[in-house]
Amino acid sequence: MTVLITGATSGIGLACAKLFAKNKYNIVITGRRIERLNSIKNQLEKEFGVVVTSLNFDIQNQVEVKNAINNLKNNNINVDVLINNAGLAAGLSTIQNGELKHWESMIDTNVKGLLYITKEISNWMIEQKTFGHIINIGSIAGKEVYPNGNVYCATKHAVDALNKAMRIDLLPYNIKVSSVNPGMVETEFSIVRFDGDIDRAKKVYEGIVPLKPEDIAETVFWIFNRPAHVNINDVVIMPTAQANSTINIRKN
Ligand code: NDP
Ligand code: 8X3
Repeated sequence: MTVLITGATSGIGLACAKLFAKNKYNIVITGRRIERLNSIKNQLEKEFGVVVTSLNFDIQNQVEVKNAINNLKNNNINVDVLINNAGLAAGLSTIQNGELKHWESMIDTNVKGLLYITKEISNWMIEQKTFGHIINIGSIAGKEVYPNGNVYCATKHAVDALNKAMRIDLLPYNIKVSSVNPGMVETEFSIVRFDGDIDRAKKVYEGIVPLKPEDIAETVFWIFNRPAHVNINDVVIMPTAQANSTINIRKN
């Protein structure tokens, strides 16, 4: 069985790649940072003896997505499980002060990119007429909205809607569709959100024990590992110290 994880060069995607490889699944890892892809591929193949295929493309670019998946098909690498993880938040501003380039990168990655790859892989799964599982990484931001989160929250609400819609459309083809919606996870997420401002990113997690990427990977793996007749539709997972997007307890 082969598991394709989008956005496996850091954070949640990387933790998923490691956990599936550790459990002896062949994996396909994707991302834009080719040096990281190469070093992760070498490390995981050496450590776990599985086949790791790396695909270097920008998920915002539909032609690049299509070519990358055609490349897999030409090499007879069938994808059984798709983990739709690649995504980002860019900026944290009111709607009136938001930056267009931030909005576009979030919409193009979190919504359009997810759609591009899902279309390719779901059609391929249907052609294979066997098993398929798509696991979407949403967010607590897809369940509620918070001040200044506007467009990021909108993209994750879209993922929540698509998760439900895909489940209906793919039902006749024995393709499971699930989602994991985390609260705060300490990854490169906040560094990206704040355009590389590491000090500002660190403050997000100050005084709180956030989730680790491995917590999400374990949840994804558990969802994947349920018996054939069981599908986990939707999981919301939060740090114990975070009740919702805006209410949490911090220690000084
Ligand atoms: P990271 O920034 O650590 O990882 C994001 C991954 O997505 C990277 O591997 C990055 O690879 C990839 N990615 C981003 N943009 C693109 C693109 N245009 N094309 C291809 N790959 C891309 O963040 P997280 O691990 O935290 O985020 C993973 C997912 O989890 C996202 O969908 C995020 O919204 C979601 N999430 C995160 C939470 C958090 O608190 N951290 C909470 C809830 C959900 P590269 O840069 O190499 O292209
Ligand atoms: C990431 C969680 O609360 O920063 O999706 O939006 S949050």
